[in-house]
Amino acid sequence: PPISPMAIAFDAERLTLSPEGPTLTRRMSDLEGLFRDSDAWAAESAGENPVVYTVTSSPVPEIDRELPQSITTIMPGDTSGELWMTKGHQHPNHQGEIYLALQGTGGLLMFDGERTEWIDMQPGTIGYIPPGWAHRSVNTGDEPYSFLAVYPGGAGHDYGWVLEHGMGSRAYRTAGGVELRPYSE
Ligand code: M6P
Ligand code: ZN
Repeated sequence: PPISPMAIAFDAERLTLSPEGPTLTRRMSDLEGLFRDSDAWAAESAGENPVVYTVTSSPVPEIDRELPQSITTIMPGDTSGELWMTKGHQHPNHQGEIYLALQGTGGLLMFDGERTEWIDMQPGTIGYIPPGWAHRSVNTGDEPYSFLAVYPGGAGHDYGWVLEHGMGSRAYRTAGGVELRPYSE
């Protein structure tokens, strides 16, 4: 059944939604095949297996024509220099999405299969993801990076696309901040 109009209380400091829907926790072991240094990934997964990011959702369901929201928080860190990030995905039926940075600093990496785009994200930045662009978020700072996402409920998450095609570039920590390198380097 369609859901009713609702108010969702957003706590801008604690970054909570109330009421809230499901929360997802992704640990290092959930990011298989994504970091360039697979040996380092395997060692971290078998060791402390740290939480890399969490996703807290509003109660709006992920079904066609609804417009769910979620808050993603990526921990600061890197694996052999490659900055901690979300898995990244493509929307199977090519729909757009909006991100609003809330806390910390990050980047929005997008790839359409040929072109790579990077948007620096800091609190107040809205990143627009056009239809057909796979998207991954990266924490470029040394505190947690959080952003709000709003997306079509029927968009779906194709993670296999990223495993097959990559993301065009990878984001590495440098003394000055972040450096993008070709995906295979
Ligand atoms: C944002 C949205 C979600 C997504 C989450 C984590 O909150 O884009 O749809 O699930 O980021 O990204 P991923 O699914 O790639 O792990
Ligand atoms: Zn998406």
